[in-house]
Amino acid sequence: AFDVLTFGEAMAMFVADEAGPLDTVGRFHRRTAGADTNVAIGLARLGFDVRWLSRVGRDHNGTFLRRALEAEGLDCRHLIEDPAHATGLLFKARAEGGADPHVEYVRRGSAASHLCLDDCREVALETARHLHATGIPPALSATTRELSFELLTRARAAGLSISFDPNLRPSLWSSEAEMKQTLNALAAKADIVMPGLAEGRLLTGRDSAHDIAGVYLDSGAQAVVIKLGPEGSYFRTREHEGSVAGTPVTQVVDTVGAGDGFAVGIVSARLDGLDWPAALHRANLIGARQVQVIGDMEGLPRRDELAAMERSGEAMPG
Ligand code: KDG
Repeated sequence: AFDVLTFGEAMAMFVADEAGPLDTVGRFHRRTAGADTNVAIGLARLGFDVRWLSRVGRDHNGTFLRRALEAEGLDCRHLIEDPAHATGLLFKARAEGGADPHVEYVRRGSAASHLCLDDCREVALETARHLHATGIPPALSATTRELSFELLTRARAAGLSISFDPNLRPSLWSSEAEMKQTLNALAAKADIVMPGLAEGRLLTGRDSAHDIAGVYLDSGAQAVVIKLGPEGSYFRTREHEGSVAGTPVTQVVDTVGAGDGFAVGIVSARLDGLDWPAALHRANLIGARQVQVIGDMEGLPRRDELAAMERSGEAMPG
């Protein structure tokens, strides 16, 4: 038995060391990226037993990722080495003034985009407590889409709890209509759906957090959690709704990864047995910590750090 399964694409990310457009940058630092891996790393840092299903190429970036993810405590028994395709890459410009940084992908046809149904046959998903899924794998290819539906269907049949973060990446989809239809169909299989407010508006055509949540509660979710950026977050279940104010941030360094930190907060809090307001409070804290660091996962806390954050109400205590 284990706690959580996540799946998707991990990428080697080259983050600019200097400001300016990517074509003028000469120096980069290599780090790991990938929304699904960020969440997996965050949960592993909190002590959960997390298995990661993916493919990397037989190349130095693949070796780099496996080593980095194993060092973070992820169980990589289902990380497949694909000799025929390269590991996906991502270049990220230095963010300025709190704006979202420019990113450029080199991931079309990557090893992870060749993940397929066969790859999950050996995964003992039924012995896990929770499945976390995002809207990125279904955007990568027909086979990764099929895999996404299969894993959510199996998890639901086995009675696992399932969280789904739509993680809209319009540039990876061939049309907006297809993106909406596919992601809403996946959301209908999840217990917890957690879009950002703008994502929820785009996916449902509703304006308020209350109405967006209503759409997903009607399609089968148990709870909908909506990220409101610096304002914090909102939740609605069939019985309750509420919001929790955002955690103050001294300086926004890089917004990427905030939503993944938020997801770590929600999933870990629910696995720890916390109620919704406490879960949102934790998620806001971790999201706020993530925007104050350059990497996509460097702000994810360990247990003792999280405890200090929850005691002080600050994202960077001390
Ligand atoms: O959520 C953070 C991710 O955006 C980043 O790590 C890269 O997964 C990624 C993506 O596809 O944009």
